Amino acid sequence: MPPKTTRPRRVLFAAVAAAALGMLGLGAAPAAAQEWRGWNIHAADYPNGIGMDAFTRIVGERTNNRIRMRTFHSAQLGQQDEAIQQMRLGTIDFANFNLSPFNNLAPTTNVVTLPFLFRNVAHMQAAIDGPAGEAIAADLEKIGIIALSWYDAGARSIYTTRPVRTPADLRGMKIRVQTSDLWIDLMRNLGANPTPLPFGEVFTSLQSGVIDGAENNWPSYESTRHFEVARFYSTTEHSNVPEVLAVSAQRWGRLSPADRTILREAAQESARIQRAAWAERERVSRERVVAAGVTVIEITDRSPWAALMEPVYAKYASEARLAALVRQIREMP
Ligand code: GTR
Repeated sequence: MPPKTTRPRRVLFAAVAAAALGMLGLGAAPAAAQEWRGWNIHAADYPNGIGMDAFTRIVGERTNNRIRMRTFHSAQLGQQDEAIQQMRLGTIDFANFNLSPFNNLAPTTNVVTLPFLFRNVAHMQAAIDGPAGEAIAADLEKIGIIALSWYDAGARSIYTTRPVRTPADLRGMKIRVQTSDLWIDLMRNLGANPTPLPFGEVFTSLQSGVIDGAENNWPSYESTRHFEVARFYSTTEHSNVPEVLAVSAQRWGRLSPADRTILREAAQESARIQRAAWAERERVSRERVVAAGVTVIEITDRSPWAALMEPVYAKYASEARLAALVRQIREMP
């Protein structure tokens, strides 16, 4: 009979070996079902919620529910900056984020946030599905976030409690921005007084007069009911920053190559679904706010606005790698 100590040691060795293989992504996926927690800032019926629900459904189907994902919609797991930290720590497993809140953490995200960079949605999609996406995914991986696909977020415009037709009208107005240095400088250079706030605090801040306006796309302006308080929407279309569907590197590191492929493919399909839902919702949201009596101020000549953005490019896109990416994006057909 072997001595009693041999067996536990062998078991221990097997466990360590399995863990090592798992960390390398080489081992078979664990038999026990995994429960993944997902973060979404928007409501379930927003295009991004529809995209995320498609993602989790497809992953469940293709892994026979070995990987079970649940999205907590409507920022139930916290506001954006906290959610990014939780993703990095691995206490949130997947999420959809706008890229602007990464501006201070992942330098290339500044490029796609830059004002008046993209000519239209097709140009933004070509960049994010191509060179910009590749560069951003590499940057995000360095901070523990694995990008799987890219969502649309339309063009962002300024909305206010008083009419704004020119940058001069913005002078001294307190305008909410996302928590990003680039956004603070962008708004400052337009002449406004930038006020960084979490998305979830914008409505009450507009109501109480802490801010005089904010900026966002049609669906966010409508779904958050900001339009009930800020009744003027000026179509500045100053930024077309896209969004990412991402997984925490903590989880990703433990997935088998086959499961990684399943997740990547599901994320691509989810992005197609989100983009189709997005195009439709942009139209519907605009109709809804107009029907509710919002004054849309059409900005037809954006050159006076764009002219003020030179310092933002100088500060956030002059480093060689970023300047090259800006050039590459501008030269895209
Ligand atoms: C929305 C975006 C959110 C969030 C929000 C904001 O358009 O989808 O992820 O970034 O804007 O302004 O905070």
